[in-house]
Amino acid sequence: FYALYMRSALAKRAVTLHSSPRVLDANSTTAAVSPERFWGSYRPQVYFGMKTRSPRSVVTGLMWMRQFSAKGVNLRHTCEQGDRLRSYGWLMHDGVNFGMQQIQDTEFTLTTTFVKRMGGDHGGDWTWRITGKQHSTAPDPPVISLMFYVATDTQGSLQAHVENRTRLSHITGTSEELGNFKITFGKPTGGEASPNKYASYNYLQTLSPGLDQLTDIVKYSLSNRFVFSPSTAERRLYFAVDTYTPPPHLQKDNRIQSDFVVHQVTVQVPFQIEVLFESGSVHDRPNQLMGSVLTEELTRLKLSYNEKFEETFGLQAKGFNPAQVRFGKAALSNMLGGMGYFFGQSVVQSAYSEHPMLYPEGALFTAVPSRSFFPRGFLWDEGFHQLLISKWDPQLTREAVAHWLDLINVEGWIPREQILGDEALSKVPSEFVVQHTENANPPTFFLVLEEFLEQLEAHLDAPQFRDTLPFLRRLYPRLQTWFEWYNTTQAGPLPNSYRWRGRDKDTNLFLNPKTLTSGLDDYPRASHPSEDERHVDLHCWMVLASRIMTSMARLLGEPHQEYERTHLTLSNNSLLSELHWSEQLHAFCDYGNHTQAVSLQQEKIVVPPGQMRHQLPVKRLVRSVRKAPKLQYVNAFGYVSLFPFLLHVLTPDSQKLEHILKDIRDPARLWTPYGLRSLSLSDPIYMKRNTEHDPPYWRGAIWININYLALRALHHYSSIEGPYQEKAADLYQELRTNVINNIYKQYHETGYIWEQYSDSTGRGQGSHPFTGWSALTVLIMAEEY
Ligand code: 6A9
Repeated sequence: FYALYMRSALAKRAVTLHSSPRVLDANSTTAAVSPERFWGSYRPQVYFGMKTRSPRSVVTGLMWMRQFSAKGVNLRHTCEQGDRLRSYGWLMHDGVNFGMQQIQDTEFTLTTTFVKRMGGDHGGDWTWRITGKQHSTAPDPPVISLMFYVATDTQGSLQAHVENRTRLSHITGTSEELGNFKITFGKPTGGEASPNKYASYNYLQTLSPGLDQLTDIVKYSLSNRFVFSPSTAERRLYFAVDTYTPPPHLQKDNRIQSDFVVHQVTVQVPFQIEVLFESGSVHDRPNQLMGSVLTEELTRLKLSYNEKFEETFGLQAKGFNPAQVRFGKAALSNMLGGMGYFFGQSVVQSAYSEHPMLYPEGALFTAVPSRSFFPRGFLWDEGFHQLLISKWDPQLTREAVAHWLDLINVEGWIPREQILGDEALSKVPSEFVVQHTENANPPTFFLVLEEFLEQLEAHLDAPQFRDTLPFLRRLYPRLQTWFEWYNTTQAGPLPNSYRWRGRDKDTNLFLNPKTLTSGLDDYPRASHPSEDERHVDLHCWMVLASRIMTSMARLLGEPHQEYERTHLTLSNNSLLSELHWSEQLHAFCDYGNHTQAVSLQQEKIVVPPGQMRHQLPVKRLVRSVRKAPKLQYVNAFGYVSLFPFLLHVLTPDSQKLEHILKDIRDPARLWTPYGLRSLSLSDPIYMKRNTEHDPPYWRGAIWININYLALRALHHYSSIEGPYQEKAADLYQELRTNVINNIYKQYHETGYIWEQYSDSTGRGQGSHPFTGWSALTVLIMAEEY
C-alpha cells in the first residue's frame, strides 16, 4: 500500500507546478497591464491573423483563394508547405506596433500589413491593409477571394452587419477582455489612381466548435453558384461561402459552440483593401486609422524601424549592401512575427503514472522554430531565439523566458515541446504528443541569462534594462530547481558525469537509437543505450549552467559557493579529458556500450513450407550487429565533439583546442564552403538513414544554431590571449563569410530561410520557412555574440 501511495504521490508531483511565486503576475499580459502587447500577430501558424495575449482570445484572420483556376479550389489559411508558396514572411516587424508581410502565391503577391494604435482600456485599435499585385503582366489578371474572419473562443459574441444583402460592412462584438468592439471592412480600391473597383461579396455567419475547425467550416460551406460579373459581357461562376451544415463526423463534436463570421471579397488584382478594428473604449479618436492617415503612420513606423535596426545591428555600417540588409531585416522580422501566445495543457507521462496525465493549464508566449511545420514552442530552440530577440527588445525576452519558467513543475522539469490548445494539437501526430517527465533538453536559457548579465554589467542604468534585476530575482528560485533537476536526474555513472535520459528503446530497429532530448536527435551516440553512458554535450551544458548560476547568485546576494564548487569541478579540463577525451579519435566524445559494426539490413524472414511468398509480411530494415558492443568511447566526430569549445569550457591554452580548430578546418571532417557540417564526412554513420522511413537529420547537414555557437566561440578565443588566438581569428572570418553568404544566397534563390543546409551543395532543406535559430544569421552579420 505504501509503495502504491508513493507512486501516486510522485505521479502527482509531475503535474504540480513549482511553488515559488510566479515570475509573471496573473494579469501581466492583460490590456490593463500591458496594452502595447495586447494585440499582436500572435498566431504564427496562420499566414495572417491576430489575437490578444489572453487565454480565450477573439481571433481574427485571413484566408484566400484564387478563382477560376484550372487547378480547382486552393484555400490558404494555416501555413502549409504543401501550399508551395514561392515565399512568405515578414519583411518588417517590430514585435509590437506594426508588421508588413509579403506572400508570393503562384500568380500574385499579397502584402499584409498591420498597424496598431493605442487608446482606451482594451489594447487600442488596429488596421490591416492588404494589397494584391500580379507577378507578371499576363493579359488576364487573377481574380482572388479574400476571406476575412473573426472567431470567438468559448466566450464573447459577434454580430454581422450586412448591406446590399451580401456585403458585410462591419462586425460588432464583445468579449471579456475586449469589451465592445467594431470591425469595419473597407471596400477594395484599385490603388490610388482607381478608387472604384468591382468586387463581389459574400458572408458566412455560423458557429464553430473550436479554432482548429475554421478552415474546414469554410471549405464545407463553399458553393459555386455565385456570379462574378465585372461587365455585362463577362459572367463567371465563382466559389463562395454559402450556408454551412456540419458534415456527419463533425456533428459529434460536442465542444462549446462559438461565433464565427466570415467576410468574403472577390476581386481582381491589383487591389488594396483595409480592415479596421476599433475598441469601444476609445472615445477621443482624432481620426480613423485608414487611407492616407494609415499611409503616413506606416511611413513613420518604417522609418523608425529602419533606424532602430541600424542602431542595433549596424549592418550598413559593416558594409552589407541594401539587399543583404533587407535580408537581415526579414530574418529578424520573421523571428518577431513568429512569436505566438498559446494556452492549454501538455499531456505528460511520468515514470510513476500508468497513463499520461494532463499538465496544469498554462500560457506560453514564445517564438516558434517554423510557422508551417512546427508552430509551437520548443525548449532549447527558445534559448537561441531569445539571443536574437533580447538584442532588439529585452522586454519581449523577459516575458518569453518568464512564461517558460512559469511552466516548470515542482520537480524542476519543463516540458520540451509545448503543444497547447486544440489548434496546436491538431498539427501534431498523436505519437508525438506525450512529453516524458524524465526527459531533458539543453538548458539554452542559460545563454540568454548570460546575455542579461552582460547587458546589466555594461549598461546598468539604461532604461531598457531597468527591469532586468527584479526579473532575475523572481526567476531565481525556479532556476535553482531547474539546475538541480538536471544535476540529479541527468547524472551519469561516474561522479561529475552526465547522461541524457530518454534515448530510443527499441534498439534493433534503428541504425543508432535516437537521443531526441539532446536536441541533436539522430546524431550518433553509443550504439547500445545503457546506464553506463556519459554525454559530453550535456557535461558542457552543465558547465555553462553552473557558471551562470554562480554569477546570478553573486549578483543577487544569494549563497553561491555550492554553484561555484560545481562549476570549478565540471570545468576542470583534466576531469573533462578523463571523462571524454578519446586518444584514439583525438577528440572529445561520448562514452558507452558501443560498437561501430552495425548496419541496416533487410529482415530475414523464413518462409514456412507451403506458404506463398506474397502472403508474407513486408520486409523491414532491421539493424544487424556484426561485432558485440563493449564499453568504450563512441568514436564519432562532429558537433558533439565540439561542445567543450562551443561552450567555452576549454582554457585558451589547451592543446585540445588546437586539435579542434584543425579538425574544424578539415574538409574531410567538418569544413564546407557553407558552414560546419554536423558529422564528419569520414564517420561511418555520415548521411546514413536511421530506418527506412527516417532519413539522416543531424548526420551531415549544416545547422545554424551550432554554427552560431562555433562563431561565438571562435570570436571568444580570438579575443582572449592564447597560443591559438590568431588561428581562431582566421577561422572566424572564413566561417562567418561562408555561413552568411550561403544563407543569403539560398534565401535569394528560394524565397526562404531553411531548417538546415546541405553540406554538399549548400541548398536549404528540411522545414521552411524556418526562422527560428536559422535567423541567428542576423547576429552573425552584426557580430553580436
Ligand atoms: C514532429 C511533425 C506536421 C528537431 O526545431 C524543433 C526541433 C528541434 O528542437 C530539434 O533540435 N526540431 C530538432 O532536431 C523539429 C522537431 C519537430 C517535431 C515534430 C511532428 C509534425 O507534422
